[in-house]
Amino acid sequence: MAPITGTIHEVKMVGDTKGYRFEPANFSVKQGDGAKFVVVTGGPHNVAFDPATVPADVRDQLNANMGTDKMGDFSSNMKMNAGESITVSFGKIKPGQYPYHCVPHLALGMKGVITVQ
Ligand SMILES: [Cu+2]
Repeated sequence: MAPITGTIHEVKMVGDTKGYRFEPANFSVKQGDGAKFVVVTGGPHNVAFDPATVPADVRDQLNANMGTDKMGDFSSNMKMNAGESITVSFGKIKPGQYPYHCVPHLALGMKGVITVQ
């Protein structure tokens, strides 16, 4: 796992009467920043990157950067309770756009795009 050397961006994972979503869903980070995804309501949630959109030369690093919460390729384990979180490092991740989603709620539109600058 490449360490987080910059800012940690907090993202809420929410499910309520308005739907399921990441807040913010679309945001930018600098290489070396991190993102901390925190359950607010509506779990279980997780964080997964679409293998089809992850560049071949980023795959190993992105998998490593999901740390101990990684469960499958580019996919974290599930978080159920408010306050539980998943932190992903963008250390050594090359600039580009990285679409991500919550596996249980993808069909309900719980997805976004992280831009690494
Ligand atoms: Cu979800």
